[in-house]
Amino acid sequence: MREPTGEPGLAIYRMMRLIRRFEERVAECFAAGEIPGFIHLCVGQEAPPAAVCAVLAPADLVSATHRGHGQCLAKGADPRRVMAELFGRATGYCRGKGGSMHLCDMEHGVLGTNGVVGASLPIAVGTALASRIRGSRQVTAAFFGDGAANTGAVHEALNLASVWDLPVVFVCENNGYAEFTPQSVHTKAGSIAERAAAYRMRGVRVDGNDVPALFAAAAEAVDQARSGQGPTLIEAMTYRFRGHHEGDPMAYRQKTELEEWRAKDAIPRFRGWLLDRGYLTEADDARLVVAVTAEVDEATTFARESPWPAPEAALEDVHA
Ligand SMILES: Cc1ncc(C[n+]2csc(CCOP(=O)(O)OP(=O)(O)O)c2C)c(N)n1
Ligand SMILES: [Mg+2]
Repeated sequence: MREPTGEPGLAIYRMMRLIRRFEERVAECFAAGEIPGFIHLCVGQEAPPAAVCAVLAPADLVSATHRGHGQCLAKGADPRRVMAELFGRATGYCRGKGGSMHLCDMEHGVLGTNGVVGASLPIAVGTALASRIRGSRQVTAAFFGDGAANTGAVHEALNLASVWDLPVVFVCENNGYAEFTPQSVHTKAGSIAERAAAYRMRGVRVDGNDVPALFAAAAEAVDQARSGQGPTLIEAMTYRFRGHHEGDPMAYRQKTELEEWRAKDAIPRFRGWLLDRGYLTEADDARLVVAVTAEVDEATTFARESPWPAPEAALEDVHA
């Protein structure tokens, strides 16, 4: 079993801190009217993208979701250009035309966040097939939610990936809700990982707030995919601390539920794991928090000071 020790562990921890700070800043800027459109934040769900992307190679690909800022950052996207995209500025990854749910960064293998629930999986199957045909050793990771697991396209994708042993890792971030509907109401099949067996695929359910467990599961799945032994479905049990979208009053859940999950927050848990093993000191941690905040400050300033897209650019990048 591989462990997130030393440098890789610190990098994952730093990434989780960066994602948390980034998302908190996005919430502030959205509330201040600086960010247009719909925003879905991943506060509380930092561990799956940070741990999974840590075992991917730079040339590997990620197919992201509507809650995908963390998935993009973890794969290596520049926080300044992600923030600029959210602000709708010309310096954003999609020149300000995509926003939160249509954000791609091909340089770092981010195929795109996606407003179509469940669509991240068929895209990943397509890129995995392309990687196979090209003879590359590239792996694609597809993130999706528990709600997405009930859409038809997800099952088509799982089936095809299995039957062709494609180099994909399916990562379900099971946060217990699809919008405002708890999982117990949207399916009778509690375990999403169990569904993998129907496709003769390996399915594993892990504590999605436990970084070492996620890291080990992801490392095994990526090795398996890269060596031609086909896909794995990882179900990471996690929780979002904020609403489905910014502005959601969260009337559908109990305060006690939120408090229970806050006690299981992956960031302090992994911090404790690193401190106990001597990979992190309190002083390093304090410096890391300051550095991450400075990085998010810089990204925010970059976004704010960037130009708006020129009106005449509106019809560029339009493909028939
Ligand atoms: C095909 C499709 N159906 C419905 C929606 C509306 N919708 C947006 S997010 C969402 C819930 C998704 O839940 P889940 O997959 O668990 O992801 P989470 O929001 O919990 O991260 C729904 C139904 C959509 N965007 N696309
Ligand atoms: Mg969900």
